[in-house]
Amino acid sequence: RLLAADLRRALEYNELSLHYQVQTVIATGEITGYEALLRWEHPQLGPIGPTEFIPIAEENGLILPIGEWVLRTACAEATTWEQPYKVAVNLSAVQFVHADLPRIVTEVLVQTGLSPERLELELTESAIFVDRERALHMLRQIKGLGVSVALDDFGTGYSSLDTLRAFPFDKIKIDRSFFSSTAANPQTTAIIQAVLALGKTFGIPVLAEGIETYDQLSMLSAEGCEEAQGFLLGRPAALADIVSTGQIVL
Ligand code: G
Ligand code: G
Ligand code: NA
Ligand code: MN
Repeated sequence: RLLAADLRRALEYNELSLHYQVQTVIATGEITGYEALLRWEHPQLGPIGPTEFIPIAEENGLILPIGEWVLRTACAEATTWEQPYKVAVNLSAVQFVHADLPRIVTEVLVQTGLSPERLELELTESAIFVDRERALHMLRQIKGLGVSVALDDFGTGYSSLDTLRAFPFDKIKIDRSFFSSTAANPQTTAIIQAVLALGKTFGIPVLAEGIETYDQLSMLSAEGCEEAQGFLLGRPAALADIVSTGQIVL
């Protein structure tokens, strides 16, 4: 397939880059971090989104070098920020089950000089679904490095309440699908309240993704959600264009 061959060359030819999307404390607007989001500028086809090429990279194993490039680039770029915000990096399930991950994370932290508490890794439940014993062992090793780990896209896929009990996640990210305008109804509000209650029970802060309106932010504030991310707070932007004022004022 065209895309698979092109992807192989994308790394070499510097066609990949990272955009960053701000994460804020709802109560204060204070910036806590930025999520790194992978972008591919194909020389002929133009921009190709990660939902299109990550599954291909996972199939052919390229996700390992690409994922390592993402991790190294995100950590290196974060060291150039004026403020010591966290940088959140998405990990594919394929990377997470790879035995080398703790060594790679350690090496990248040493080489870039980023302090471990500034790195947050985002995992979906698909990463821990296959072999939970092994996943727990990996999570403990990663956390032992001083790095935090967020459970991404919560409420979709394999979401199980037992995951929150059994795995020491530092943050729950409520999937953005619950905030898409078509889904705004009493059922989705009930789901959001349920996730926030779970977060409280397990002592894990909750971040709501995909926040596009002030009404959504007010609702989350009223319900006691800690953090938010979404177009309202800031769109994903190139390194040179992200604000570093410390606070998002709406
Ligand atoms: O940025 P965008 O909305 O197009 O991202 C779409 C999906 O791709 C999201 O689920 C996001 O988590 C995923 N994604 C973005 N960047 C990366 C990355 O560097 N690694 C992995 N594994 N997934 C990513
Ligand atoms: O699965 P993950 O949470 O990593 O997905 C992040 C993706 O969500 C990014 O590709 C980003 O472009 C997208 N995104 C971020 N904020 C919003 C938003 O407010 N609305 C929508 N529709 N997409 C968003
Ligand atoms: Na993510
Ligand atoms: Mn997500």
